[in-house]
Amino acid sequence: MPEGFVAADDIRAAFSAAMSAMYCNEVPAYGTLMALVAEVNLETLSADPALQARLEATDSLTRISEERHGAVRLGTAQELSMMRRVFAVMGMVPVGYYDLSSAGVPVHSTAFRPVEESSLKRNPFRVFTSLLRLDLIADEALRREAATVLAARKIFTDGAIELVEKAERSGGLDAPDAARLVQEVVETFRWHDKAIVDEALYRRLHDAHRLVADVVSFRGPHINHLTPRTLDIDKVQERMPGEGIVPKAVVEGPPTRRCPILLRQTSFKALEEPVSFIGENGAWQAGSHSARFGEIEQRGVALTPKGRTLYDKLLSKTRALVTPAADGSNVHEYMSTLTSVFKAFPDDWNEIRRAGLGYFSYSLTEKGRTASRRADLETAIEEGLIQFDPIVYEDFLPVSAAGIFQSNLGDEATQAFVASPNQIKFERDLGASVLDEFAHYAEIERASIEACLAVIDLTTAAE
Ligand code: OOG
Ligand code: NI
Repeated sequence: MPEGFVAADDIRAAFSAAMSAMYCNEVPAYGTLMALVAEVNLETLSADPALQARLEATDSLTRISEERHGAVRLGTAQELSMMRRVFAVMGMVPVGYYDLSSAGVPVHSTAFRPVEESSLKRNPFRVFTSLLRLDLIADEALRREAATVLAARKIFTDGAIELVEKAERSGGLDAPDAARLVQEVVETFRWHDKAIVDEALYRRLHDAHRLVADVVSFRGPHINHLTPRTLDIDKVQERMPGEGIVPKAVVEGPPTRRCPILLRQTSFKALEEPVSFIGENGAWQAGSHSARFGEIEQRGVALTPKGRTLYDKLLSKTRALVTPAADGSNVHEYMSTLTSVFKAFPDDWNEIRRAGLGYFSYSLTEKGRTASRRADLETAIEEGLIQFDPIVYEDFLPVSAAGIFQSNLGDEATQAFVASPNQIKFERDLGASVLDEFAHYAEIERASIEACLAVIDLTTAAE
């Protein structure tokens, strides 16, 4: 990068902090949740010195308290492709494709996130970004009206667009421009309590799907939640009511385990917030809308395709036995079924690794650095020359995401859409292809093994 430019990682860190400050201000329960998460993380670390030591050794302790993701829902292909360009300036690229149609939500999504290890350590901020699929809405007239409303709105400020173009032209931004970009982009995610539709249209959009009303009725894609990362999600879930926050009944994802896998998430219900709709003769008409909520997550090891297939199989098996009710009435039955079904998933790091279920990062131990004989990977591990750490799953899970969407769309009967993943169309709208998350984790693992073996081989050669 040319001299005088701010690193993309630093722009992202500033953006993440600015978003957090804005959301804290707009949704005070988020601040309460952050404080609770920080408290539980501290307790967990002091009760588990081994975990603290590994996090320190892998240089990831400091990122924990910084860590969060957010989510937005966009309306058009133009908005999505501009969003890609904005996030690119912050070192965030689209990773993964998530089809939510099969789960009754008319969107498909990707996650914009940093991918380099050093970038993740600096600041791992991610944004789960969905694009509304009007093609899944049956009412053609309504579809056209919604498209007209969306085509007329401008979700980015002129300043943001200029600065993104400038960054693309010159390969970066200097400090004053970078600071200005952060301010301009935060504007896109701000809450607007004045709708851009009248109440009658809002109702019709809402009847088609609550999510359609949320995307189409406002000037911009308000950030709908920010999610700090906790080291003990069960404890935070348990303490939420004591802080005046009511969590959703079921923690999404795998059950509580000794070795956390993938991602566990829970949220608190979206707030019913006052908004006003376009009324007659320039007047505003009072109403309300709910969209914004809070969420927490606990991240575990990234799974290989084999591990992910096993995870998906066990989750489907659980859900075939007990479908979690939206009102939480069968939460104990669901959780105990989940726990017993998941007994089939090994719960020991070395077993997970040897079975090829998870991705790990390998490094030389002190002994390994000074070893003077050649050894293959497994022997080197057994002899304590090489150690391994789970690679953290940085992505999302479609079934969990659907559960999060659903719990915030109200408890009415969920709608069924024909499952219709369309990654090709999504990538065309995005203007780029999404990164394959599995290939990415596999490459991190491969590079770490290669680096270890190179040193062990060198030691051999030097003998
Ligand atoms: C996004 C829901 C998905 C997650 O953590 O899985 C999500 C939304 O409600 O817009 O954020
Ligand atoms: Ni989320």
